[in-house]
Amino acid sequence: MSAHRFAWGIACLTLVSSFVVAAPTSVMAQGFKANYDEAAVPQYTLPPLLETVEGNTVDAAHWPARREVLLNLCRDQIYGAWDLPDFQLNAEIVEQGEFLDGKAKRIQWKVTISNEHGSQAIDLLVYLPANASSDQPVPLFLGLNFAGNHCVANDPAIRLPTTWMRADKDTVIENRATDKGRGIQDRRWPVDEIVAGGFGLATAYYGDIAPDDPKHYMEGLPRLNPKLKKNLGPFALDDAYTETEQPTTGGAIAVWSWGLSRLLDVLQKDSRIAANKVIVVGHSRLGKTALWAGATDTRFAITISNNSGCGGAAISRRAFGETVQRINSAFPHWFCDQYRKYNKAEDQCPVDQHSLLALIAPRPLYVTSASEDLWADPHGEFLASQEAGVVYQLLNQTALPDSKFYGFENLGDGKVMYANGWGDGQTESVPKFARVGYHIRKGPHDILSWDWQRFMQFARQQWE
Ligand code: GTR
Repeated sequence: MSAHRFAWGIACLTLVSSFVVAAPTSVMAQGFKANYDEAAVPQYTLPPLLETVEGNTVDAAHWPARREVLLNLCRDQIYGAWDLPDFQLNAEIVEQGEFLDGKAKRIQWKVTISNEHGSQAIDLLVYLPANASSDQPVPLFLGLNFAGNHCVANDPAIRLPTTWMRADKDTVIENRATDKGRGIQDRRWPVDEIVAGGFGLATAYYGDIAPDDPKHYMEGLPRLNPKLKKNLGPFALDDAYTETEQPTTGGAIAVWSWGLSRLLDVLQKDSRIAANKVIVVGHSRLGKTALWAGATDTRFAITISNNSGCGGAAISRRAFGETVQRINSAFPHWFCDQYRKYNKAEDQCPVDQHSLLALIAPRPLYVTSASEDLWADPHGEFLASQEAGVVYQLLNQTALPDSKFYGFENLGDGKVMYANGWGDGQTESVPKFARVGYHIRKGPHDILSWDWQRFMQFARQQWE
């Protein structure tokens, strides 16, 4: 981890300066046609997890060295490296109060990361069960949100973000959040159920770390390390990769996950939170981010990826739904430049997404899919979770069974498939989870109360 100083204090609310911004970039990915036919998935061989390039099979004693090799490959070929060599982290509580008729405590932090190039403020919203105390510290979910902390709950005390936000005719004016956005994503954040379950929840707006737009990306944390150069496109679908100045510099996913680690620095200092029970969770692009955070920062006790798809939990070589080429052209700021080498050439990449999942081992990992979310390739997410199992087994942990994917055909109304301990695979009863968990929920790309209930059950079982 980078050397940094940590300062604490309780202070008054300070406003972050804002920028005047232009309209978001257009997507350069027209002409792409996704494959949704399982029969058209190419034949592929996954890069082995436990076999070195010299042909040696890795045993448990040599896993740490092998892990380092895979971590470096995932970093240099996919996400890129991102760090600040010297910075100051300042965390102040700017507001606290009660929520849910006193069932939850609300704590709002202003986390500021600064160095000689400037400073970046991140609003961190925390809800804790009312009885959380240093005698009874609670496990906590940490996840970034898409639309601002104020969207997470109908709680008028939540501070509005002041950073760039994607246009939304009803809730965002001139790329800035408004009160109209309050609570609009509360279906994704069942705060009442989470605190009733004995867990805390911490969240921050991902745009406070770096705006999710190539034109505005440099307004966030990346500007604090101007030496790091990322090619921000635009790229047309068929643009060939040519060597760039810094092919392994991290993109937004690396920056967001670095931000998650800084938020963890802050949360671990609050004695009401169990420092060794912080779960990193994320949906979709933020599920990719949660996985990279869980891989790079072993302080995260459990990693949960919800509908993370391409560049997340799904096997890229399957090229089912979203592909490496499509994601690199639509979101040129997300990955390192080198990742574009694998546009339509996934089989050339020395790792695939099962390698990423294996980096979480032996810590618990939970991967989830949704039946209508074909763009994210549920079958590919399941297969990668299953493949990562060889590393869990090597480390004496339980893995997903070697079973077929029943994801689509067995889903009935309100029914779900778990991939382990599932009996007939169709009941609502929760199985005994392995160290790797998986479920596919019936329905669209989303993260819902149903998913959160399983996350809590999974976590409880890991800590029984
Ligand atoms: C899509 C993108 C996916 C996924 C999703 C999301 O447009 O293609 O990789 O990240 O956005 O984050 O909702």
